[in-house]
Amino acid sequence: MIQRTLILCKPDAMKRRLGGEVISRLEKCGLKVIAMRMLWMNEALAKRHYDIHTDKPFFSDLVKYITSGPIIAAAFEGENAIAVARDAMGATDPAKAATGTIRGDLGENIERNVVHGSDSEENAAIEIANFFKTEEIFDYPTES
Ligand code: IDP
Ligand code: MG
Repeated sequence: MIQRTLILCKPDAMKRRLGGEVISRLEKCGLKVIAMRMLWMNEALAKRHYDIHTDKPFFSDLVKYITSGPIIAAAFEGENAIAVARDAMGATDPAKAATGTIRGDLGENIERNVVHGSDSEENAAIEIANFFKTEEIFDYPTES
């Protein structure tokens, strides 16, 4: 099943010059970039993106962290893109993420964990629309 997913290279990734590495690892999984931009999220966008975590104790810290510097936002497309990206990312807590995963290899702690990836088709559609207009998303064939 061809799916889309929203990926964010979070501020800690950008500060450590790991944006390209995150994108590259996902490309190597067979996913293709269909939209990409660099931006500095404001509080309103951060709260919208992390809407489902509003009631969590870490919510205000999460908003502070995700707005602490510029990020790369990208939409990826491919076969089972959501699970493929989440498998490549590894567990939320880098201490629990397997070696070879993005968070396992590069993440600092449960907050500063390098990368965001959508967790369902429904959320991917909402999240992609938070960052990209329809005309900023590109449909094109890839070579094998
Ligand atoms: P996910 O990014 O693996 O989907 P979520 O549970 O959706 O994990 O949490 C969203 C983000 O909130 C995490 O990626 C991480 O940056 C932050 N976060 C999650 N749990 C904690 C926590 O217990 N303390 C601090 N930050 C957290
Ligand atoms: Mg999540």
